[in-house]
Amino acid sequence: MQKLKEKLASQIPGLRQELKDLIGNNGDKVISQVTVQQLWGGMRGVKSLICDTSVVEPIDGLIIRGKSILELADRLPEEIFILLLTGELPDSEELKDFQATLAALPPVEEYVWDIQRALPADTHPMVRLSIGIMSLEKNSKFRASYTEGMKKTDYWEPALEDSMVLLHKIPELAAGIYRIHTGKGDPLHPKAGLDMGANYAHMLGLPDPNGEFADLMRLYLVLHSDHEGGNVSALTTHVVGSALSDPYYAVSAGLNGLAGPLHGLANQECLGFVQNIQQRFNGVPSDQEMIDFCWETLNNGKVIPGYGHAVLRETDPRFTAFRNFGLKHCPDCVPFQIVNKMFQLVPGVLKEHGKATNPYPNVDAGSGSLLYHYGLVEFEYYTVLFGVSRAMGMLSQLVLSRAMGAPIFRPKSISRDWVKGQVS
Ligand code: CMX
Repeated sequence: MQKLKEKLASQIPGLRQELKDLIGNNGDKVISQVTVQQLWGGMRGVKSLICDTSVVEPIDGLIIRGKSILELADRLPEEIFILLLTGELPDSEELKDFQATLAALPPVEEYVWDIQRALPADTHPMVRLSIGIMSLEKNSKFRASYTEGMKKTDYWEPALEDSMVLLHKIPELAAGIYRIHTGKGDPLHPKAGLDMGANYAHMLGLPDPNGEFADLMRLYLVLHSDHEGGNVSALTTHVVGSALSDPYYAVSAGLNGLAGPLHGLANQECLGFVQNIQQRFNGVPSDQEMIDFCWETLNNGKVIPGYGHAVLRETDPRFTAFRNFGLKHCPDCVPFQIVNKMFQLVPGVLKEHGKATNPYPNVDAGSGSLLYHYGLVEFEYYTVLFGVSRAMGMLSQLVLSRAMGAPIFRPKSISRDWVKGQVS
């Protein structure tokens, strides 16, 4: 933490000055306009938020601090968090320092597990995660420091402290939730010396004789870590954090958005879709069977999960990274073969259907088949994995927002009558 905190402390004055100059010299320049269509269209394309951690390009996909996600696919999640936050990958000393700081933090307290055990068995794992994070909130340094009285310029420091604790505890919490929810046993504690991905794999407690599942967890945590600032979970986190609700409140709120079927829940739905195909055709279907199944879905008014995106207009490079992993490690696994066949055929069906602006796969289309292959078969848990990873993006964005003195979020709403009067 020391080195990361020092680095941020050295960067923040320059960033603040840059922002002050930008606003001072150009504050009245127009950078975006809103049409009536956009007003009712989920604000698509309206440039109205600042997010420095990453951008999503329609063709190239996720770029974290100038580096494409495929370029970062072999990195550790810890390295990605530091990159998100500081704009630079850590050297080995900085990485070691960061990992040692995380490892020295205390484990999830027993009362948190008591709460989890008390929840009804049919509680969704995302609800468990959200409750779990809220049950950790009493430890918030940000809230305590604010209550004591803290200067606005210091907000980022306890926000960073809370973020480190959350970064350390969320994988343990999420893995414990998996074990309690599925009846696999008591939560397992982190193991000294393991990186974040390997530790998460270890705490889930699934057999991993040759370390491939740990590799998948590392990849999973890296690929889902951030997706700029306007997606539902990032925006929600930002809005809640802008009220100076501490990072526990803000991340929990963001995860509630991630739980929606059009956002993070899609990965659970994708595997369900793949399994329906497998059951219906008793294995991998023929091309025609696959095409017919997709049309049946669309004609029933349903979406094909894992396809389409609000911003991307090409195959999501994160899907490509997962597919490459599958081709290398489990090319003969039936769910993966179905995912592969969908990749070949679904874009053609969606193009013919003519509705989806982007007929290509997003990140959720393939990950479930890989998790399934390694024994993580309870697909209602999948969005939790997404949440563990996305917490890195949420937290880095939160720390930067507090460092830059981001004000409370308050766009202007107008009534339909106002709009009618304006345009008539
Ligand atoms: N299957 C069928 N229809 C689809 C579709 C798909 N995969 N993707 C988009 N469409 C439809 C939309 O439902 C919409 O129909 P209506 O006009 O009847 O409402 C139309 O095509 C236009 O939508 P769009 O502009 O292409 O897409 P949006 O930006 O509105 O929505 C998304 C994007 C991801 C919600 C949408 O593509 C979708 O529902 N995909 C399936 C669910 C999914 O994979 N979600 C995960 C996204 C990744 C993430 O954010 O986590």
